[in-house]
Amino acid sequence: MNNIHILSSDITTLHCDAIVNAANRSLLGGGGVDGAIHRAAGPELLEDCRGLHGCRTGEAKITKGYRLPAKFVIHTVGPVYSGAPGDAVLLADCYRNSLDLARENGVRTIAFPAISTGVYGYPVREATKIAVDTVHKWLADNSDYPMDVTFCCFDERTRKVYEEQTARI
Ligand code: AR6
Repeated sequence: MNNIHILSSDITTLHCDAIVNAANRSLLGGGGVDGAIHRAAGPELLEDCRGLHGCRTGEAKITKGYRLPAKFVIHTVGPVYSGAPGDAVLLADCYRNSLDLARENGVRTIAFPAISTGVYGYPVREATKIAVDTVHKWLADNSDYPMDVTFCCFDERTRKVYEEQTARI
């Protein structure tokens, strides 16, 4: 699909309308991509996040991007992988709710990291299939709204899995 792109990059460098943060329920920062986004955005992001009073797993909240090139950060909380069927539902919720929130805020270009596949332990292939299928369905359901989605991979192995999974659709 020509409005889905795959990149190997540090998501904090991307000039999109919004980048998505794989946060935790506190929304008060952490390691991985969350830590990188907070470092690059500066302390104003943490101040803004304090006012959001956390976020449930699968849901999404929005802030400004502050010192990032991106205008907005959409914070979503992926599931900690347990192997239960509910994991897939919650991970799909992250992508769908992030895209809904993006649309509500007029976002036309958005970049996602590989949510839950780091510290939260979701197997990359399973998580990628959910990411690609959910985004594909959202774009089809929202075909009246031009949205450009980038999957931003931090390593080559993840990028290859995204290439394989998007080749299916
Ligand atoms: N740009 C793009 N992708 C990145 C970057 C970056 N700068 N840094 C890491 N990744 P993780 P999770 C990739 O662990 O599994 C935090 O502490 C990384 O290689 O960041 O959802 C939060 O506060 C992996 O492919 O997120 C939570 O407590 C992907 O981003 C917890 O980790 C996700 O890895 C969330 O865990």
